[in-house]
Amino acid sequence: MSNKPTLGEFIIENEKQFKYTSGELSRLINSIRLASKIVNHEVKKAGLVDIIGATGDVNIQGEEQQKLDIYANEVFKKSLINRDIICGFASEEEENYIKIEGNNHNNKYVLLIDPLDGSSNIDVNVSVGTIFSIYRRTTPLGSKVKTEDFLQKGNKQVAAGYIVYGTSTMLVYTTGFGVNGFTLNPSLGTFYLSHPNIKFPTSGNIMSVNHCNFPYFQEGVKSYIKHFQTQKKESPNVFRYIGSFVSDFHRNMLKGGIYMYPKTIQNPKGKLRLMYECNPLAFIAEQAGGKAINGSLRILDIDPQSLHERTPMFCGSAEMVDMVKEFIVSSEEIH
Ligand code: AHM
Ligand code: MG
Repeated sequence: MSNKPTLGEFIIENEKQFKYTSGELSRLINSIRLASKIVNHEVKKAGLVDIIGATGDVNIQGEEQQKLDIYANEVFKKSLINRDIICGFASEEEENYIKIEGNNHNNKYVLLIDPLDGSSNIDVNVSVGTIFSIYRRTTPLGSKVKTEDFLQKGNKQVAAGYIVYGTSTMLVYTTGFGVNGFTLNPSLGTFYLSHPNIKFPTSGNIMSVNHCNFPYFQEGVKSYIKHFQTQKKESPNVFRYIGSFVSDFHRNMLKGGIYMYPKTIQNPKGKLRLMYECNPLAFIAEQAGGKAINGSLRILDIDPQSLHERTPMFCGSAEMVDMVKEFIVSSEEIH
């Protein structure tokens, strides 16, 4: 038995950080914790699909077996809606947000989620993740939620976190008082505090970027990558790209590095979604002493225009993010 606090204990203990708390946020994070265990169970079985029957098979109830990302979406949605603790739900998997009118009309939080990010990695037994972001609604309590409750700047987030389904499963989150990481003990089904107060190293030697897109990046980004490749350092610089944002982000936060999904000629807003992927990881990055920008602006200061909007993303160790920004800004001055 571990003597480290469990996630459940930690949530209760840290409720005191919030003045006048009603326990609503704690209940919300607790529900995410429970849903993540169910999703974890399915993700860990994904490799068995080829042995026990491929996706698309009909299950015992005569329903078609769902793809794992759709399944994860349903699990998070149902657990949060059934427990009646949020007033609005938006997901990368759904076109529109859902208004929740439970028994308790006074719920004050909305949740945005990417239920299973890095989904191209599921079929090949490589780490994937869930990302979530929580805001306090801005419209009056008791009324139906509106678009403006969701379209808030990232700097208004109350909490954000992710679950990485890796060799171990970890839940990492912040409520604005630093970042803490919990590892799931699979035999007990309990998350334990394994990484208290995580801090991004100020610099590092890892770069995560899809290098195939290099020819289509803006000049400043190209120059930064070339500079990184030839930089002389004690430990050599390396490229490490899983293609699961959560996993790449998580490794870089622990070891020191930068993740980049810049704009390209074909995709002038990049690929990643501001509300479901970039804002929550930017909040965590900053809480851990790192930085996150879109090339010039702080991600958390972007005024969102639509639920599914995309943004270029550069995040990680503070000195590395500052440096790529310098390269971008100075190249734009020349051109
Ligand atoms: P997804 O939400 O469809 O899974 O896409 C997001 C993922 C990120 O996890 C990852 O960093 C990126 O897309 C990889 O994209 P690419 O294959 O273009 O490099
Ligand atoms: Mg995604």
